Amino acid sequence: MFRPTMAHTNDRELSSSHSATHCGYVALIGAPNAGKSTLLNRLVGETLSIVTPKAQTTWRRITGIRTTDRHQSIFLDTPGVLTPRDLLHRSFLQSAREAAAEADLLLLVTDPTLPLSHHERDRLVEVAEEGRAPRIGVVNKVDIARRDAVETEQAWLESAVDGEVHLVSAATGDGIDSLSQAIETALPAGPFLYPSDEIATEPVRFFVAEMVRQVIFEEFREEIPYSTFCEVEEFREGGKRTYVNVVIYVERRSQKGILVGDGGRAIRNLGTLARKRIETFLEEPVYLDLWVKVLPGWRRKSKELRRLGFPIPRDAEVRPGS
Ligand SMILES: Nc1nc2c(ncn2[C@@H]2O[C@H](COP(=O)(O)OP(=O)(O)OP(=O)(O)O)[C@@H](O)[C@H]2O)c(=O)[nH]1
Ligand SMILES: [Mg+2]
Repeated sequence: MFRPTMAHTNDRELSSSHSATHCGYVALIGAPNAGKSTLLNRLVGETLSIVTPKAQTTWRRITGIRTTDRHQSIFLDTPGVLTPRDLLHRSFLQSAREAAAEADLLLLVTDPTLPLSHHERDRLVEVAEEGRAPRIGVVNKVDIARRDAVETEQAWLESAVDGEVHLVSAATGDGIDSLSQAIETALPAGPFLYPSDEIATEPVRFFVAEMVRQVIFEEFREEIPYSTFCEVEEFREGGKRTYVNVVIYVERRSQKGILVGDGGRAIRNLGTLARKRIETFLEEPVYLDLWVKVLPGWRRKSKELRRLGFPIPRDAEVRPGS
């Protein structure tokens, strides 16, 4: 992971942007596990969005910016489009919808090793249709997919996007240069919206919490990764070590027991793995303090989700007891 700069948008730099520049929002839309986050990281050239082998890793929109001489692509990674089963899932869909609606260009990303059902494809197109942006199809994972599966996916995407389809491997980088060029060509004319050296918009705290969540995805099984959310409660630099307090929310007491483990063994292991990652990211020694708190049924409660920063669809307003 890279360390984001704390710099804010610099008006002088922006106003000096050449009139022949192109700039726009590029939303990455696809089913869970299609490789959207891997692709965003590849396109930007830095690890900004966490990637795990498990589906439903990305939970909210993440921005990554790539600026070349005259082009600025502002990529929006989004949660995978799925059939929602609870309010958090509906928030995932809301994030994808909002990104699609705001985007100047959509990348519809698919995984030929996991073909979608008709219903899932329809849902994807429905989200893509939130906006009127032109679309580019991306068949990902060509390094491991069978050729006939790639061709089937390509044929479907050609009709779904009514435009170009690129075959890529976000993992190896195959096809990425040509995709980047196609994206630049499709960007609308306009001034840069971010300074040219800025690649992320989320604060340091966000990346730190995501690193802890990534380790939970890697180390725990079944429902634990999906019942857990991480938030940085305190971040204090200046001492011998940077002090970071991360609260891990779970839905039930039994899940807290699993995260803590026998004699605290599981949480110590989690803490060590996460601390090393955070230290590499911050490039300084860290004291990582992990707290597990039970927030009963938080995935289903609009009040809790809102407080944790998740967008909630308008038709799911706070109801008594929610
Ligand atoms: N072989 C191969 N694996 C890939 C490629 N792109 C992504 N993966 C793997 O696919 C898995 C899912 O990748 P992610 O980037 O997390 O997928 P995502 O679409 O962001 O998933 P969600 O956040 O759950 O929606 C990870 O194990 C990646 O390493 C690729 O081009 N080739
Ligand atoms: Mg993702």
